[in-house]
Amino acid sequence: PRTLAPDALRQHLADELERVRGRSRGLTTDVLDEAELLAQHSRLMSPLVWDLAHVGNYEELWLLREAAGVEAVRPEIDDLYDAFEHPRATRPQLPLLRPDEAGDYLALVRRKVLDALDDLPLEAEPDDPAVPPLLRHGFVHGMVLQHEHQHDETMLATHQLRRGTPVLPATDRLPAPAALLRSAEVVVPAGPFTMGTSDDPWALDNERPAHVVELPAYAIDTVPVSNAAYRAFVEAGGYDDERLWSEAGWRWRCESGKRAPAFWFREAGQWLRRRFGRVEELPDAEPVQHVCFHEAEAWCRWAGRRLPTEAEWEKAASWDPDAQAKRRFPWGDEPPGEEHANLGQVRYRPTEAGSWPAGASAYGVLQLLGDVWEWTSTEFTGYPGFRAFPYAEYSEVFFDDGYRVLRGGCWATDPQACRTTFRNWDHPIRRQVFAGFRSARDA
Ligand code: AVJ
Ligand code: FE
Repeated sequence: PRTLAPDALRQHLADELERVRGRSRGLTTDVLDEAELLAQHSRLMSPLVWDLAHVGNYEELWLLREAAGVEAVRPEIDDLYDAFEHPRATRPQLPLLRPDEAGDYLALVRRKVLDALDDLPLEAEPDDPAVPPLLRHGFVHGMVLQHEHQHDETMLATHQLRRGTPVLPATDRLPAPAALLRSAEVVVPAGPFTMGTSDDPWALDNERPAHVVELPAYAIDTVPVSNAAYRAFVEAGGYDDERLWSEAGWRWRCESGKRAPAFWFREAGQWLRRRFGRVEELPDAEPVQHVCFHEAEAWCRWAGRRLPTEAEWEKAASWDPDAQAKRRFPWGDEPPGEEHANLGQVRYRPTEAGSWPAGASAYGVLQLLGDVWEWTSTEFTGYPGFRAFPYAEYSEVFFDDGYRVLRGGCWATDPQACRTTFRNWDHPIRRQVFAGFRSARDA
């Protein structure tokens, strides 16, 4: 977006808004009836129609009222779709818009957004001072786009928890089988790197500002931990060995009674998994997903390793030691292409550990973006010099509250909502996210 002239930027924004809406419809009104859209498939999740109307309401708030100064379309529903007013478990009881009402509301908001776009000041030259910070390089439009993509990923987690006839495609467009790895881990020498960004136009507030971090040498896995490697821990009795777990982790293990990743089960001596309503053999070579932070941590202790810190993850993913420069993606600044990563809900599953050699980082680490979100050992907080922008409820209210940082995006993450600086976070006990991990050690 930084390099586009105003008209090209407008067109890009309009195209991307259209594309994300198609994605949202494909996860809601295109595939499920009214009863299923209004139902709560898990207490951890909202009814799908809540997510749908919520993204419309967010778009109204930010692109119409804030960015364009247009009068409110439906101010009376703001409260219903305010995530802080109503916890997920209580949302089915709210007087939600029905799916057809939600569809009409979204279409109306969108029509006004596209009308307003023509008259919004977007920069005619780099860093045009006439463009307000909210609009600079299409920032607020980028924020709204990323927000809807993030909710689409949340909707996919709801689909995974849903019981009933499968409705999502059973695509198996897998890449060429993974190559043999040259080594299981990569050593990253001690030294400084630049963490975060101050100039990525669509970076969200928690990715800012850029700051230098000095790290001692460490080693990090070349690929994410696979189902086979995780299964070895399960079969070795890892869930029964208190010494492998932190205090909070062992408490979670005992209270939850869990003994394997979510959606795994054993039948006649064979490990199977349920994926979007279909049962299949557990694929050995795929990165493990649906483990919580505590499980990731326990596996690492069992393997004599540890989780990487967030800074270690970002250095391995983004730093080019020869150029002494940061990359927006592990492979460079070129946007994700077919050959780089498993992103964008092209497949409804991770791809084998060791896939995507063209997506390797400068240090030779694979699959940093796409496939599975990766738990890090770092608690979510603001970088030095953090400033909430444009609102504290996106990031700041979650700081220093025990959330752990997840990095890298997964197979469901859209390329627009994914880069080496992007930060995700969740409670350490959550397993519905498409998350796995890789391990590290001091070198
Ligand atoms: C960044 C994925 C943790 O879903 O809670 C959606 C994104 N923020 N609506 C979330 C978000 C507001 C957020 N995560
Ligand atoms: Fe939201």
